Amino acid sequence: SNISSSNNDDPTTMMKKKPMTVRDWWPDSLDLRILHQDPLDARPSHVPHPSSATVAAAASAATTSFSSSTASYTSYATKFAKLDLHALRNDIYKSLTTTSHPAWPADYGHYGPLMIRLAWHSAGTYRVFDGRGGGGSANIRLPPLNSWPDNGNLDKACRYILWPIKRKYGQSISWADLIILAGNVAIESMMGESWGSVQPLWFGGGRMDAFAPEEDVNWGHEPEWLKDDRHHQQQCSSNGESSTGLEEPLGAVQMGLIYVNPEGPGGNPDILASAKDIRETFSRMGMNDMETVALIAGGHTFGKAHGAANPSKYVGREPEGASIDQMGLGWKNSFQTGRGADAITSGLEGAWTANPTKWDNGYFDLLYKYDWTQSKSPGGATQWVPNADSINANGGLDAVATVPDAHHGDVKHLPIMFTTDLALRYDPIYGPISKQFHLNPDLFTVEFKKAWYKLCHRDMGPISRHLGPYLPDETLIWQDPIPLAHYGTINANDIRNLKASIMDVIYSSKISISDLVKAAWASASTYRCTDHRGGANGGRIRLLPQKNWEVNDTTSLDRVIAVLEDIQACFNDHHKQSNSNTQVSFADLVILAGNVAIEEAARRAGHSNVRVPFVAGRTDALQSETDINSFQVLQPVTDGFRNYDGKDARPEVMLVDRAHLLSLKTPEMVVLLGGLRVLNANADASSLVGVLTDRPEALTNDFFTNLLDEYTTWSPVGDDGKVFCGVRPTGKPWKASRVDLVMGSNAQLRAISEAYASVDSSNHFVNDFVRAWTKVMMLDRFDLL
Ligand code: HEB
Repeated sequence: SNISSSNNDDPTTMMKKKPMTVRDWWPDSLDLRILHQDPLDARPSHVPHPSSATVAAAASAATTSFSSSTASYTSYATKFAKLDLHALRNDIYKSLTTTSHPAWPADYGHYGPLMIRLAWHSAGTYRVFDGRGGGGSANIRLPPLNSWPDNGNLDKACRYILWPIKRKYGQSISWADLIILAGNVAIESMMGESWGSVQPLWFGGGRMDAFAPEEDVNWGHEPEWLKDDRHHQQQCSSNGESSTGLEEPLGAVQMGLIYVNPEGPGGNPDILASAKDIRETFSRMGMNDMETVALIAGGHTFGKAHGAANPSKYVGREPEGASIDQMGLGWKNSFQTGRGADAITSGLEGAWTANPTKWDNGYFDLLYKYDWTQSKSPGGATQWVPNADSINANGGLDAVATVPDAHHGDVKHLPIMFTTDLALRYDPIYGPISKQFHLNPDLFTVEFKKAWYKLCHRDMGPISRHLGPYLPDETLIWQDPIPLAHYGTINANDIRNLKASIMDVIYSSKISISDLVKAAWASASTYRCTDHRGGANGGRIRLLPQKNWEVNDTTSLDRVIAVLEDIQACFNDHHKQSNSNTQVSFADLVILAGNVAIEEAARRAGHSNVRVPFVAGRTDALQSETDINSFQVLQPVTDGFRNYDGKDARPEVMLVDRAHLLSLKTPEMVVLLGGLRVLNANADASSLVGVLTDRPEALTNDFFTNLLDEYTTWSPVGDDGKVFCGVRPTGKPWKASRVDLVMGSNAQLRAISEAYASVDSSNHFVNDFVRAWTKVMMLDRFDLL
């Protein structure tokens, strides 16, 4: 993977490439960030704070970091469990089909298609590279997404159709769950003979709403995304690597550009080029070709496009920029009535099928029945209609104009296709899939339902986090299945015995402290709080692809796997022979071994009573339950915690990114880094970069003491400027990376480092390290919820 930040240290490029924030776009909107910044998060827990009560609270929260971070989820789960889902689904159905708000009349008397588009735009921001985005927090209610041009008029869907329901059900259903559920009800309501006649689609609840725009999302470098030419930017990739300027791993791509220009790349109706854009965009969402075709064709089986007139002439500002009396709505349309038949959303106009509120095979029937020619919507956008030959060959205009008008019962229109729709027929890969769906409607239905579930749930993590009665009845490999234990879990006595076996291999020098710490870290630290993927559970560290990742130091890891598999086999055989059904999983063992190594390292530093908390219960997945390709995106291209900087010119930026994926607070990041350095957990153990201690593998605060030593002078060595040499009055010079130095050069990080470098801090250092370590080891324990 190519990292495009190679020119990042050029300050002029950096200025230009500074990510846009909500504040940059709407400088006049009221800034509330000052009310929800939590300074406690920036403070090491042992440093006194004026308000000692809050410190005590924060400290105890940190001890129970696992339970506190999941407390709000559990409380939502409890509310959700009491919810009458059946009644809620009926209420949604009724408001989709029997109400029509005068301010936004329903097309064809059915809000279903609008609701599907809302759910899809809510979920479609998901990106596989870092797991960010997706419909999991209903951030489509908040800037910038609430104002993003492609989300035009979805504000009406929330306001007029869903708000009355949200008001009624309150906190028992989050906006995020409601939006996806409404999308499902919309599809179901148009699928069967009558409401209730179709099996409810798969649905898992458990999404929790954001109440402020996410700060962690890089909204992209494009200051212009509000402009009409925003899709064009997609083509101008900075590194020439991809047509969409894909920026791995931080940006993935500008969030404003997750969808494809319906008219074709840059507005140019080039069908095959637009297929390329579709493939790029949907693969970023984690969709393969089959899923992509199913989703687009399935989606456009419903509803219509809105372009009664030219948007730039009649449509007002987006919600975030609109005047205060608009009450959070945007895109006020001054064309005639501004709604219903006069609505303007995308500027394209028309429907794809003759039954836009019914699930059928009309989309493919028409896609293949006609040859298409370019035409203009009343709004001036390029779209396609059946060409003259097709019209003549099929009985003339009246016979071909089968599409009902959304508001005038007697009027009929020609069907339309977007450039992107034609891509499904003419692209050499999409074509055969479309053909297959056309000939086999049942297959299309099945694949659409599955792909829809994936679209809407991809960011929710393991199935154990999904709530409600409508969960899938099959195992889906993209959910990284974690098998249930069909054996007894180890007890306290077993744990004591296993720890003794691990100590034996350390004492006999078969394995080092650093090997074991690295393996545990490698195993747990793939977790990302953004989509809850990765982590130690499943024991996939011993499977492909993880076990071959360079960052995992494969020589060391292979050694650990061999040693631990021995211990595991020995333990399990012993129990089998004594007729006990207890077994230890590799996943548990690798974490336990890391903990033992840390306890031993603490002992070597003079802390003899350190206990690293351990909770058994992880299980081992099989290689066959592991989608190697889909796991590849979890591979760290840089990991500052292991001083592995890949090709990145500014690995410290990626350190912060990884810390965020691990949901660490700043002091937790600092203490973990300092501890991992003295344990020599570097990916390249021989480099000793940042290992600022004379006695590696003892859990001392030496890293901080030596880094902050005022007699040491640092200067870059080598031509890439990424390794630094620290000359000190006595002793050999230290080596360090940018990630190491930033702990002393950045004022805020230095303040924290000082708190761990001072003479009175060695206990605090060990305690805080163990706490942060335990937090990381436990991040994926949804089985304990
Ligand atoms: Fe779609 C609509 C585009 C995909 C679903 N879309 C639409 C429109 C447009 C589009 C432009 C119109 C809007 C207005 O209103 O105006 N899409 C598009 C594109 C793509 C898509 C470019 C990629 C290729 N879709 C899709 C998907 C889905 C969908 C995937 C799901 C699944 N859409 C949809 C719907 C609609 C639309 C349902 C209708 C809405 C209404 O009716 O309102």
